[in-house]
Amino acid sequence: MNYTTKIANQVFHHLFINAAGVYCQTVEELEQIQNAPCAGAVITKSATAKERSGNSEPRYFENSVEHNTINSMGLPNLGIDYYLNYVLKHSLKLPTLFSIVGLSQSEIIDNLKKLQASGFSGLTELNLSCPNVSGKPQIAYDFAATREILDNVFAFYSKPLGVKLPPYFDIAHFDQIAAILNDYPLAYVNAINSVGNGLVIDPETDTVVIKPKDGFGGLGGKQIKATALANVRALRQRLHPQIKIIATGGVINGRDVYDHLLCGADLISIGSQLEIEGPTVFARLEKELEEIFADKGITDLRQVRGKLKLIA
Ligand code: RRO
Repeated sequence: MNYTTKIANQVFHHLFINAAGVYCQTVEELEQIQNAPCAGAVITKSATAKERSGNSEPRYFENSVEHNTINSMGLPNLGIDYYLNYVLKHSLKLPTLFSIVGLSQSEIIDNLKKLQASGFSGLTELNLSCPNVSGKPQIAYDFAATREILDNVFAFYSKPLGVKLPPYFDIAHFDQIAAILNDYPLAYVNAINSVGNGLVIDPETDTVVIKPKDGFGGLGGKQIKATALANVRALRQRLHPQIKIIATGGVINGRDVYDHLLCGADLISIGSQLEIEGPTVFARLEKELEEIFADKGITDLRQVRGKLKLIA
């Protein structure tokens, strides 16, 4: 299958990317994605202006049998300069996405000014949806704040930019966020971040499984697939066609990839299952997807992308 996909100035030869946060905090992890068979691109951990150690541990829990995770990492990262050095100084085989975050609007703007002034030529992903910093609500649930930030960003930022969105659960919210996003020259949206503020309990000990925020954390994995598909589908139906979609959420096997394609995904990012399985996950997913294509006689991605069928 020819998987060639374009977003802005970047050409991807495979569909898969690590989800920001997973296998991308250090150069060693980023290199594992660069070298993984069937990886289409690599994204760096959402970077703040300064290095952060993040929340206290345990801050990540996985149920590898049920393919579900919960995390409250709290933005541990080595700071924007570390990732800038990585993207500028290493010879990168794959298209690179640079994830930016900030604990205030001014930190976001300062980080993007630094990227703007740099030689970075990949895609920038502005994370508007981190659920795990105490006292900092997810920006993209505040529609006025989202518009204000995008106004201020696009006043100076001229490199291709996407936004990472939280899941929405109401048709009115799909309408409202899409109307805002359509007002800007976004290269893409990435939907969805983890489902914020879930709670997982260990039945042996009656205890929460992660320490920060008294156990509340972002859910990932199989349990969020239906929500992720709905967000990809709803956004594809509402966004201008030039705004591409990176789908994230609930991808465990080839059928999950296929379903995201049906909903309109251009590329697919893998979070929980990448953490559970490691970077060989991309090749397994591509092989399983190819088996589905062979069974169905599909020879071109255009036969699948956005081709979800409805009941008449
Ligand atoms: O670091 C985190 O706690 C984190 C981030 Br920034 C994010 O965007 N999504 C997530 O599930 N965890």
